[in-house]
Amino acid sequence: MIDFPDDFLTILHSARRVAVLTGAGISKESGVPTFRDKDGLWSKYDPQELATVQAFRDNPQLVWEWYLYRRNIIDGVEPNPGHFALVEMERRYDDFTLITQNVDSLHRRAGSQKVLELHGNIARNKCFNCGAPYEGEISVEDGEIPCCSCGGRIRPDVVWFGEMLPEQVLNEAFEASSQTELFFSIGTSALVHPAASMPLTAKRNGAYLVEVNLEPTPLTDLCDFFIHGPSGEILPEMVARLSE
Ligand code: BV8
Ligand code: ZN
Repeated sequence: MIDFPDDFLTILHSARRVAVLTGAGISKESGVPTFRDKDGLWSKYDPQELATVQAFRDNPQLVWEWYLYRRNIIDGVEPNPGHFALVEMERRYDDFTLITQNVDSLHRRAGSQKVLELHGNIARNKCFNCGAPYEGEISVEDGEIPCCSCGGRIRPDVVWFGEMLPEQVLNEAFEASSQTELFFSIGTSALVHPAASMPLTAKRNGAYLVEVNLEPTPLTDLCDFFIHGPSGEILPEMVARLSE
């Protein structure tokens, strides 16, 4: 039984507007490695080097192998109780916004209705040149990267470092961050911008800031509450306390 501070439970019950920002940590218990996990096949590559326009220009084959490897993992896992707890929170709060840095679709697969995907989605493809969506199959065994009718190479529809985020999604996320009464930062190292500045926007506009993580982050000192532990265990218990 997790011992939540009483003043936190009071705010949890009284808040009407709630916003949540998630990162790779919420999908960890589903079996999706985080960006910081140095285990496995791709640990010798720095994600911040592979997830760039330059990497795709230099070696599209390698970049596609990495994304197909990650797609394969994501296709083989299920959302975890942390994802499902956020579905429940969406039902409980009149004004609830879920903002994610994850490209794994696990929030949607858990049943979350409104998910602001800041960094795109790994299951979608588009043209590197004209941006046209591409529905075809992707296989790079034969070294052939599929192309669009404009001649451009097909790439995963995710936001790479150095690239702008989808404008409308970004504006909605900042709007929700500035209007909310209670902001949760869950399973994120809070290092990648502009996502990392959303909790700061919320705090600056008077919101309570709550962090759920296995370890402190650069955001922790600014938080009103730091709830230490795995989101897949903490969030279901927190939601259970909501119905009391
Ligand atoms: C941009 C999609 C305009 C692709 C991703 C201002 C200051 C400094 C730098 C910048 C700045 N503005 C812009 C930059 C540059 C850059 C940036 O932020 N760099 C950082 C590294 C310093 N930002 C950009 O390039 C952005 N574009 O700003 O364009 C521009 C351009 C240039 C210059 C100015 C302006 C685009 C950023 C998006 C890149 N795409 N993903 C893909 O997935 O392949 S980012 C990717 O990495 C993820 O989406 C996520 O955002 C990030 C990883 O962070 P987390 O999700 O937090 O995961 P991480 O592994 O780091 O941490 C996991 C956490 O979970 C840990 O804290 C761990 O303790 C915790 N945890 C683990 N298990 C659990 C848990 N917690 C709870 N329960 C558990 N079970
Ligand atoms: Zn094209």
